Amino acid sequence: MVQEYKRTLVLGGRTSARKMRGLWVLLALFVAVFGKETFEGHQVLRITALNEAQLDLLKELHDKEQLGLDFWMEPSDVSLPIDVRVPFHSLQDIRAFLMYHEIYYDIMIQDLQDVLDEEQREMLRAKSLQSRSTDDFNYASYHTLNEINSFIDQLVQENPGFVSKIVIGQSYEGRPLNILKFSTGANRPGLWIDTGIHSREWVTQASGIWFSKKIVTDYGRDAELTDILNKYDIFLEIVTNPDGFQFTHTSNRMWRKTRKPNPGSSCVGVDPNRNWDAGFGGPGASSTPCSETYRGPRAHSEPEVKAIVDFVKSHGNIKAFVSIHSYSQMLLYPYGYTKTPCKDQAELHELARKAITELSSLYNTQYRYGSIITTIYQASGGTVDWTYDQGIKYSYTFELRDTGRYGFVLPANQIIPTAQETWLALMTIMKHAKNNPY
Ligand code: INF
Ligand code: ZN
Repeated sequence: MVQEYKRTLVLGGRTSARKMRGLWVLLALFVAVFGKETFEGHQVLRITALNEAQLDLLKELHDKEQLGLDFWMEPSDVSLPIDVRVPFHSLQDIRAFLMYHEIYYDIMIQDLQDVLDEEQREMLRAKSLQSRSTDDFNYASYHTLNEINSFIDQLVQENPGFVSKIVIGQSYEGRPLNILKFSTGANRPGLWIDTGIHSREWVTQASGIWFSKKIVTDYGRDAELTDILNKYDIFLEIVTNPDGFQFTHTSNRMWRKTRKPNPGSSCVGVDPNRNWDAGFGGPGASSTPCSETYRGPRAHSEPEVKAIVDFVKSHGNIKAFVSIHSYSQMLLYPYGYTKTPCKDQAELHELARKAITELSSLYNTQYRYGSIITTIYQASGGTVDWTYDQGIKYSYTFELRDTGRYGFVLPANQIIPTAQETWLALMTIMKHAKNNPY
């Protein structure tokens, strides 16, 4: 009996050890598939290429996928810094590489996870104040997709006859693509603003929320905005890439692209700022699905992009189109896909100068401005190149704060100042469009 009992115990013991191992494997799998990616020990380096040779070395690094490098600012020109997130497992190699080639770098973020942990703590602190109306919504905090969609519905509810929600389509994963329409009369020309097309650029969606409240607050109080809204509709898409945005909250804070799978590849997503039919597939976009600038299998392949294309075409009378990104503090106009200056280059350049002068009048935030290809780098299939080629003369891309100290993980206490200063530039562009009908 005793023998039997012992055998059971031993076997049992061995079985339970095997069971435990099996459980751990299952748990690890679960975390890997459904868990949130963490970034302990990841550093964001700001690299300065002194010459073309160093730039070429850095471009070669860019293509070594096994290093897991995430370029926040791509290597483009010796005049521009290169910001790159380096996973902990590659840090040693990258540091050695840079030292060996005497390539200068700063450590912008010592440990990315520390910054993300603070961001989460701030969001949880802010959650305590559940907002019942858009008056007590916390504009100085980052919000989840559900909180933003609830805010949108609240703003519509509070402003009947002025604010409405239009669903222009569905994301790949079936989420509504919500546009806010601000209108005081029928059959008006339109002014378009979108934020969050790159999901990790959280200060842009947060600014979009603030813009929407600013519009309803200032209409009837601010003479210039009232004049604009008595002649034009304003369309504002706050979460232009909802699948990517949800993914930044649940799985990978650093996600940029859409979330549509790519046949034949394990890499998901298309860069929605390369997917437009404007120089599509040319230099300045990648043809490989794992790249952060993957253009997609064909122009307008992404539902999030196609929905805007269809909206712009069916509306047929959009007079200004502003697509808002972060970071770098730049105001950019077409083209990105060609060095050929756009026909309205002189007017767009002068208007950009006025707009950033207004912007910097508030907190002295300094912006650079110019065409995409001359100011940042060549990029094909970009949003505003397409809108400009559709005949929308006042087509601009903003790159909001900052210039790299925090990059995409900008502290929430900079949301309102960023939105306030950007609004001054947007008002300059909208006013100019109104006063210079074409
Ligand atoms: N903008 C860069 C991008 O690679 C540069 C850019 C801006 C390209 C405008 C095309 C048009 O898309 C960002 N900013 O990603 O977040
Ligand atoms: Zn972007």
